[in-house]
Amino acid sequence: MIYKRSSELFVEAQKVIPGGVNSPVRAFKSVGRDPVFVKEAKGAYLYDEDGRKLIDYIASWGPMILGHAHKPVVDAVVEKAQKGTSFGMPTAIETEIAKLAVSMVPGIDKIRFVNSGTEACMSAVRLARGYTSREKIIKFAGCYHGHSDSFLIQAGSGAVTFGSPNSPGVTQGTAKDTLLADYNDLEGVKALFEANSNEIGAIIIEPIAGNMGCILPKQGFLEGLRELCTANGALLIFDEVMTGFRLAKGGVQELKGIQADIVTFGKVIGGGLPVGAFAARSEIMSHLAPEGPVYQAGTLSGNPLAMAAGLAMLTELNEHPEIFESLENKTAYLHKGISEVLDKHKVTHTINCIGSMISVHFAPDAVVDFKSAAAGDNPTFKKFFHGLLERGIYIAPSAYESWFLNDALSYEDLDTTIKAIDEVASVL
Ligand code: KE4
Repeated sequence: MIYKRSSELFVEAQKVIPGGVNSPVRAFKSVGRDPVFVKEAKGAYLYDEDGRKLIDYIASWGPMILGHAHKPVVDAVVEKAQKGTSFGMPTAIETEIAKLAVSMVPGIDKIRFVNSGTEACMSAVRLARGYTSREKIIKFAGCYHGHSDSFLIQAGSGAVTFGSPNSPGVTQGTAKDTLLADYNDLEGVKALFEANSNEIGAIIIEPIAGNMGCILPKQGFLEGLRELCTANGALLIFDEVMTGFRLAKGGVQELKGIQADIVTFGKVIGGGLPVGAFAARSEIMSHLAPEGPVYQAGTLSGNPLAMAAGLAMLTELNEHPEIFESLENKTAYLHKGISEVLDKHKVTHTINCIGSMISVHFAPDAVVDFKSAAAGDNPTFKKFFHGLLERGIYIAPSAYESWFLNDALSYEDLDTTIKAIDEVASVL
């Protein structure tokens, strides 16, 4: 299907923006077509530049959990904007949203706002290194924590060797301090601690992963990481940029009853404006400037406009926790519908799903880590994506992403989606 206006805009964009986009996944390279340019959005729907309406299952990669242009959020932003958007000086609204976030999330006393999930994760790692005076961190293959150098690392030759950069511009000096483990492989993490005793300052993990599609921790995996960190004097960092305020008020910590040492946030916490945050108990956060020596700063951090959007969003979720149940029921309904039609057409697949996160993998076996996610049949995924897009359904333009449901989706939208998948599956 030709998206004439989007393609014209893409040509223009590429003249002045690298790859025509401000974030690579938007370029639709994984699905081999020009990206769709969005003109506006409302509720569960995107309206593209060619006048088409799309049912949105990405919600701007998570933030738009209540649907697009949600009135309480828009009203808060409009009202605040008229009083000035950023002062570079403290404002009362930062304390208000900080208190609300601290009241919603288990085990945190203080929170620092930044401008993206990357900044939150980068700062959390620096804080952990400063707090422990240790330089090495462990991350997991397939987990994404933003584009800070320490995270753009791929597995080294052996399971216990240092990582190596997976992007030009990242130095070997940085890579040597990032150790790679496989998601759900607790033995591999134990081996890293044994091979690098007293040198590992932190583990950073997506406690429920969303950057390999949606991948769930096996029973005992997160608990094991918690024990290993405690036993080895390392900090456990939960990257809840995707899951925070989405899977529950208190995120995965609440859902799984596991206490991280530092938690990072993004996406939902900003209500669609640029906000990230990291939080911990006071004893850790007291190491952060200007209270302590670990430096971190930002011109627009905590700006009143972004805080107004975030506060309106968190207030709605805090006052209406039934939203989480509604999202879970809608996602379960979609999961059941997709399974039934893919089974009907004998399409080899597996679906991972929790709360309002779901991903469809055209893989023969369970998808439990990056390797099993990569075993998915990508050509089939591309046909699946295109078939749905042509029928007005927007899912992630990559097999390595989770879908994010928003509560503006109706059961009629879900039925429309399931019917579209039924049609597409018949020709996969
Ligand atoms: P940002 O810097 O993009 O706000 O957040 C980085 C980040 C950190 N941690 C997790 C678990 C994340 O998923 C992300 C960003 N997620 C991607 C989607 N997979 C954002 C989309 C994009 O890169 O354009």
